[in-house]
Amino acid sequence: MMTGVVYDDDFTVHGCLWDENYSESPQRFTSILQRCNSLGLIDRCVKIDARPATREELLSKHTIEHVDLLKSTQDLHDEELLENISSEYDSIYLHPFTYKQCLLAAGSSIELAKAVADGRVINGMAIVRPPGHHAMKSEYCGYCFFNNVAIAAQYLLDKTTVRKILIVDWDIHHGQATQQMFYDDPRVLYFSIHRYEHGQFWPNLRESDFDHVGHGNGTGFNVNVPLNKTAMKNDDYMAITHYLLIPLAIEFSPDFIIISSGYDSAIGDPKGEMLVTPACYAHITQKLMNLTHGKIISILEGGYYLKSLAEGAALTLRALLGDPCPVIDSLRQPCDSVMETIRSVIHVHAMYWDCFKYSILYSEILPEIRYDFVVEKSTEKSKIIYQTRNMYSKIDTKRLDTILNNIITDTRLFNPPIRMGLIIETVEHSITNTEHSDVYEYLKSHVGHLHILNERQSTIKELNLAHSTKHIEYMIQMNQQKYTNDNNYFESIENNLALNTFRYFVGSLLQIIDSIFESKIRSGIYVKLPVEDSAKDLCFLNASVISAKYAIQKYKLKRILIIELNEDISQLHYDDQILVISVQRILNGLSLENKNITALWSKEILNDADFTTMMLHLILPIAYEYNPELIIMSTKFDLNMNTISGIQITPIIYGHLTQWLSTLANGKLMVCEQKVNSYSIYRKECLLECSKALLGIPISKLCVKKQLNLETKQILHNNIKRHIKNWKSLQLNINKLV
Ligand code: X5A
Ligand code: ZN
Repeated sequence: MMTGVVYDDDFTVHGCLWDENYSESPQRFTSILQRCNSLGLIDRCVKIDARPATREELLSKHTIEHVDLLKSTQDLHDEELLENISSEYDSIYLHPFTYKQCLLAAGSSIELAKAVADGRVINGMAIVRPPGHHAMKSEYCGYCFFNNVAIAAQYLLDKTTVRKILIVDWDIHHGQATQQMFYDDPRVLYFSIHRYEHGQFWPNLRESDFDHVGHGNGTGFNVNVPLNKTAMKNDDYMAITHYLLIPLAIEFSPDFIIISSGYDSAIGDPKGEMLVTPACYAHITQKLMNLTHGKIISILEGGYYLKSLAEGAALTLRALLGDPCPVIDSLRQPCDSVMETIRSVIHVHAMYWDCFKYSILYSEILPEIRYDFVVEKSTEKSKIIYQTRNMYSKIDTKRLDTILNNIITDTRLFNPPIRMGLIIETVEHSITNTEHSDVYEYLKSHVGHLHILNERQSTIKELNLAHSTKHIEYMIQMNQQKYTNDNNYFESIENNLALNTFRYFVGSLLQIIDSIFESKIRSGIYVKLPVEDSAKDLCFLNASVISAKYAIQKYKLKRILIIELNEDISQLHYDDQILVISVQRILNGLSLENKNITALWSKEILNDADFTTMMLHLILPIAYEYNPELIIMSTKFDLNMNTISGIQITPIIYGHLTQWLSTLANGKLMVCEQKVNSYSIYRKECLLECSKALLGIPISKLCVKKQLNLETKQILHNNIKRHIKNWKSLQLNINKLV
């Protein structure tokens, strides 16, 4: 499990000889490398050797004339001549070393792609320049000469077993050249988020708008997300990620992802004029990392404000290395302009993608979509938009520095030495007579070394954090009445066997929480033994809530998210500092008004497609808005295919759920298996997928083929409507603001 990095000292040579302030400068490279080194990231990577691209490789995406013209400028030291040739092109400068450095940038991108495709490293980053995504088949453009990303993608298709590639272009400029190069190729899905302003922003092309969806066999495989305003924030980018990028990526099911990785969309960049913080790139990266068995590379494009460029690139690399995402501020809904863009993209792509066709959003927007996207550059309308656009009042450098310093301080960050602590209930403390589970051996054989923590017994006082002694006594009494003939049950609280078992259960969870907040482990997982008769468990004592209360009291936490995934109903809890999101079947008779309760499910058929949509449209937006400091996931792993209810979630979903949630709270996530009376047949697989996600081992590919049915849509919609007044982030799901 290693991350590759490719770079070369020669990437500092090409520079503008007649304008030392030219934005595409050698300092861009050095500042990234320096920041990655200062965070100790480069040392943790496998160094991939840079090499020049071969002529054949260049010719896979460019014409002979294109290659030869640049070659003819090599070692040309006549500055005036260089400047003259440069001026023939849009935003281009030439340097005597340009040709050689461009060969090196393209070749290095190929080498990295190859290393990942061959399995030498799991993922990686190419710190290269000049950038590439504006370099067209036969035209240099926008600081770019050879299209590094396109050449690497073509190499993968031609020379490796890779069949489908997703290119995510988050550079603030539209990668028009990359779009052109794969416009009719269904093997490459090009997804670009870019500043557009209805055509007023460079490269001012009609083809950068959302209605340009590809051509021929490639129709539907080009997705443009134009931003028509500046000052877009994390809220906007994450909404685009959750509502467009991830659903598409899941449905497209690529076996390789290439990020065309420009940081001119980051805060402080003079070209982008956006407000995205560097940490946001880590969040997007980590969301993409589980979709291709981990095969993902980032290739540098633009980025001209050195501080956020360096920080953004470093945090991307840090995410690739598997470190927890830095916490970002609580997210709200995207701005109106981005909502409109998201709806427009869904509208034009619903013909090609089921995830959009059946999107809950789609049904709402259909009657009101405005088909007026044919805005030509010179119309009155776009002029007006252009004049009124500037929401981005330049932040003065001092304030920007403070903002960035805060961000950068935050990223010294939480990174405990152990990714996942594990406790498996042992039989001595248990009311069960079942054989000790072999889950440990199973996990070990699949994921290697495991870090085991010790069990401990909780005190009665700790139980009192959530339940009164009266309540506990009452539970025991009820339990004893049912089992009057059972000699195992004693009268006093201290000796009651069921209670003692419960106390070991809770104590172990508290042990995990302590280890997390003492920075020994990042996350933890608790594995429970089956109880032969579930009634013997003290089922009206809630271990998750006790754990949450413990963390609130001991570590002064303010926001804990408990996510419950159980087929049968569990009690809901009211508390200001705890948000319970409960995915469960029956809700009758429960109050759903409380802000801190989000009960979501009420039908019997729940499949991977349903769950994924629910996750992306409902659970993740709420979770990102809530911004928890700790997540407790409580499950019986019983939402599987073997249950009588017809619920059809595969174990893979548990892994993805875990991975998606672990982007929050610095990855502080505790998975706890709830009491069970018999294991579901897929329980071990579920545990394995969750463990892999926590350990940073690539999880199985999510394969959502089934479409959302109408009933599901209705249920999701009802849930959204019920919660929309408490959660701004859900606004995107409906037409009008409430
Ligand atoms: C790679 C990149 C920007 C070109 C801007 C020209 N190019 N005005 O960010
Ligand atoms: Zn750019």
